[in-house]
Amino acid sequence: MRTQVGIIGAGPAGLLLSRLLQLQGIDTVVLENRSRDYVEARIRAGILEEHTVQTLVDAGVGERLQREGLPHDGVYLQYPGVRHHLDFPSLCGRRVWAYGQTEVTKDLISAQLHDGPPLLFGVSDVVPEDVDGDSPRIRFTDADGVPQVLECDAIAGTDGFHGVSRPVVTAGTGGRLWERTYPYAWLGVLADVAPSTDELVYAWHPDGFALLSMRSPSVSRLYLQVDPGERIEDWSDDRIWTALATRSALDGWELETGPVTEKSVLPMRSFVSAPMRRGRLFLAGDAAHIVPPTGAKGLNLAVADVTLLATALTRLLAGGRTDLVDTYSDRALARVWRCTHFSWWMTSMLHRAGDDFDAELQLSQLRRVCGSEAAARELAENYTGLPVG
Ligand code: FAS
Ligand code: PHB
Repeated sequence: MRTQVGIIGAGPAGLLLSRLLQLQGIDTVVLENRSRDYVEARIRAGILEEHTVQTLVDAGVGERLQREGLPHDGVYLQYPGVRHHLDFPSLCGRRVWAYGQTEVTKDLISAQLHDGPPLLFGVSDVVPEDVDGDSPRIRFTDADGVPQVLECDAIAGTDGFHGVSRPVVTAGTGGRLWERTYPYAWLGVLADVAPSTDELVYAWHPDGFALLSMRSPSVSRLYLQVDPGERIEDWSDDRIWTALATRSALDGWELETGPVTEKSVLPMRSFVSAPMRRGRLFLAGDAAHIVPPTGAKGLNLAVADVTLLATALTRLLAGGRTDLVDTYSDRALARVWRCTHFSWWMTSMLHRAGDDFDAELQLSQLRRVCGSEAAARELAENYTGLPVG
């Protein structure tokens, strides 16, 4: 098999990269080790930045997003007795959309299978080789158990945190890793109940953080701060709803409850791996970095990476110029660290940890953001997504 860009991983990063390159006339093959059903069933991010929405629409995969996505002009920050709305358009001229990553992935897969380049599910034994030369290859076993070799001009490692690509980059570059594990996790819940607020609520509470999000006018997505070792079996639906209602309580308002359809405990970590390139192997998305989901950056940062990478690979493979691929890692990492800082800052401000002194610092920060246009603008600009590139 031969293609111009071999893409390892069919998450949002790999699928969108394939789409963006296809629009530039660059051939790709996407290799995914899970099944289509598995990939499309994963419940992950829920907020899209404005540039993510525009990129999907411009790439011709945003039609359902425009029809079903929920445009949000802001979020609420809450602490006991106060629920304060940050109005993004007035603060920074941008907004966000509530549209599940699951739906983004389905839209991308549907487009690719309809008229896109090859997308192979159920592969195994994926190994990138000869990445330091101009003719790298990917060895893998296809879904029928047949060993294959995909000859490429370049490889994109979009295979997430547990993928095979990052170790190849760090082994060949003496790469650096930065990691921060947080002393808490999120218990995430999907429920068949209409959201109780029009936009997201990020709530600080002495018992712990709570986030009220949504997937549609009839499906709520909710999160609770829990201990990292928490077992989901110890959290009955009643216990979850009681904790959510306590942490988001506000006079004259009530949290609507309903049937829980999914619940799981998600770890919280920050992780950055540099560089994001080794020869003709380029990392993008969670393969290179992980952010705690508090800032709604994970999916959007993956989109920013592949926006830069698609332009760089097109310049290399269609124009024979290496300037953008040579600077890709540094340009992508500049935004990675900005988003890593913002995600750490939002997480540290809102999650209970430490002692009462820490709690007073958090409440002071929250009052500052809710009371200062300058402080609110800094949150709004980062949350809605800084310009890419
Ligand atoms: P992904 O991990 O999505 O995709 C990588 C793909 O590569 C997967 O399909 C995987 O099966 C495949 N793969 C792995 N190894 C392979 C191999 N050897 N060969 C072939 N394929 C391989 N972000 C938010 O903003 N908000 C959230 O609430 C949120 N919740 C999350 C919950 C969980 C449990 C996780 C894990 C992440 C969450 N994220 C959230 C972050 C998430 O949205 C990621 O940022 C996003 O999926 C990044 O997309 P990709 O880089 O494409 O990586
Ligand atoms: C979600 O809806 O899954 C979501 C929204 C905002 C976040 C994290 C997760 O910060």
